[in-house]
Amino acid sequence: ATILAASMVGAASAADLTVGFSQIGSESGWRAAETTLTKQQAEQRGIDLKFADAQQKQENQIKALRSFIAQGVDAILVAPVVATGWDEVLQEARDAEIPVILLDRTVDAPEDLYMTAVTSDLVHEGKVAGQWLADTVAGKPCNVVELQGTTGSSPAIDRKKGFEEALAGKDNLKIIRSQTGDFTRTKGKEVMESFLKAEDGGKNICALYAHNDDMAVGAIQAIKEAGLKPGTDILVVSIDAVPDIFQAMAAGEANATVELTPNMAGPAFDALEAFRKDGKLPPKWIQTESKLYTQADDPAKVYEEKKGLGY
Ligand code: GYE
Repeated sequence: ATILAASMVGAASAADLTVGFSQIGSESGWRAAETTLTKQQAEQRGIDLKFADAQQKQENQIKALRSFIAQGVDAILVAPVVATGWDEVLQEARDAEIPVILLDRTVDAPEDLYMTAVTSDLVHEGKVAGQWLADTVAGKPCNVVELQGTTGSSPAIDRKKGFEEALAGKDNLKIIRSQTGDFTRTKGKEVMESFLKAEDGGKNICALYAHNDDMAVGAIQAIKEAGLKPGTDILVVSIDAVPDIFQAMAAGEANATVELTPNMAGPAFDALEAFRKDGKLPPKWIQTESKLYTQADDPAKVYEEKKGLGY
């Protein structure tokens, strides 16, 4: 990092900062907002952003990182679709003295292979969701179905872990089915349809925990098509706090969501610019806030507020 500092410190203003951004894709409304805000932030800061959409494939992300390295960009942002398989390409970036910043997901790689990770506390988000459900059912028996995020991604692993930690020791709460919906509305709907069919048309299901709002919105459609009332027959708790979940909440069809800011690029660019100016290294983790929203938080108003913010 010291060598990096020497080569980067004293360079001209951010105007000549070129940053490569390997984005996962646009699997959810939240992801699309992160892309919009990253492009806006780069524009505002005079950063030349090279954008690559990986269509959810890790090999496309690795190709993009190698292309950024070949181009000699000043820094790389990457939202890693899965947690493993990054060591080699991150080492190549390090050898090329190009700092890498992780956005919204982490990797299982030595932390000296990236400058910092700008993410929420993904385990905490799952815990907040689980605690809300436990408090809401207050000791009554409750069979839960879970829609997991992308298999092998750090949010899917950590949000599952946190939710289970919150349910530990509460015998009335039981996760009876758990499957990936890949963070998308379509898959979320499909998998929820299979859960409903497998559980006596849904009579046996008390609550849905979805690792993101988009899968919850898809599942809500499936619950309604099965003739049940989402939000009352089946409680719905998820994560992201995108505008559409507040629309569902205002209609009484969803109950709670944990907010994830789509503005990960702001802190990332701040860290980069501080590093370029005087070689100041950021902490290895720049944590973003997580806030619980429920139907008590005037969802119709929150929907109006959120609609413009990049979604
Ligand atoms: O919750 C989801 C997106 O990586 C934490 O990815 C992020 C997740 C987010 O698909 O909407």
